[in-house]
Amino acid sequence: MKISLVGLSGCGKTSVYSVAFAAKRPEDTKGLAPTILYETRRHPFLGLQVGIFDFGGQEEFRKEYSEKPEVFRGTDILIPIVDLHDPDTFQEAKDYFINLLDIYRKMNEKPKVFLFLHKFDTTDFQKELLDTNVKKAKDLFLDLFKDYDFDYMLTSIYEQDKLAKVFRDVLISEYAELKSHVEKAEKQLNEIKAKVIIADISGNVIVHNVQGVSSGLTLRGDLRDFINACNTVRENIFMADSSKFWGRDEDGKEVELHIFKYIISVLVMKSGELDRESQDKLNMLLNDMKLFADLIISAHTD
Ligand SMILES: Nc1nc2c(ncn2[C@@H]2O[C@H](COP(=O)(O)OP(=O)(O)OP(=O)(O)O)[C@@H](O)[C@H]2O)c(=O)[nH]1
Ligand SMILES: [Mg+2]
Repeated sequence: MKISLVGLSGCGKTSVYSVAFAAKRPEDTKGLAPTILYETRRHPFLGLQVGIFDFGGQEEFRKEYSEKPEVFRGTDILIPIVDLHDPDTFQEAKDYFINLLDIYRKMNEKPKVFLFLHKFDTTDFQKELLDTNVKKAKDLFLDLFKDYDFDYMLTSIYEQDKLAKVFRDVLISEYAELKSHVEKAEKQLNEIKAKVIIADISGNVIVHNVQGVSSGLTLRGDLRDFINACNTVRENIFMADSSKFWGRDEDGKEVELHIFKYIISVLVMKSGELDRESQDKLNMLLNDMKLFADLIISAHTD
């Protein structure tokens, strides 16, 4: 799957990538240098290789792309990014997006479009102006993509969890049936009196009900290592698609890890026995995740 991040220089493309996928802290993006030409990164997600193309937005590079538009070819998901802190550049951004749509039209391609109205925060910015700019941006940009499979969102790197969810939803938008499972899991998690983290085997968090276990999509390192180790045992010793791991200390603290179809992992942490209702709900969740894993596999083979 190819995702293309486009927008003017300084609108926040590399920052969005770094915070959502590379576990960077938002503040650490302040020193980022402008991207030269474009950068590609591979990121495994739900067993799929996702290629993220970050197209530097300085004028010389935009000019270069319009002369060699092949770089945009094969984009499944186009993410145009608008800097809400800089309304003076809206028109220039719009012209750039119009050019890009023209390029796709000529190539006979129709990517899905997710417009990010970005920097929706008041870090180094006045609150009163923000609302005005959102309105202005909506008026200017929303009908640009009306012929496309299109959605827009208000994003900020300072809301890392929300940004991770936006990307999770963007990534699973490729599989129509998956979304309802994720939404269902989100609801079920609220009703289970245990800490539960659902992630893929590469350590991308899909859903969780524990604070501070991820930065962006990336699961905390120690838990990622644990899943990795168990996954190795599953593969090399059990030689099975799915398996369960379980541990307990003297005080009754328990950790349980379920791996489904070498793609999905569900980590459950509890202090002692769960009440009956939570246990029932957890069992339902586990069943549903098993199904979820099957769906992913069949989507890949399609
Ligand atoms: N307040 C705020 N600042 C942001 C946000 N996202 C990015 N920035 C800041 O915007 C500046 C530019 O970010 P970059 O990610 O380098 O911009 P870019 O779009 O990659 O720019 P080019 O590579 O030149 O195309 C950095 O100082 C970031 O800290 C955001 O959501 N809110
Ligand atoms: Mg950049």
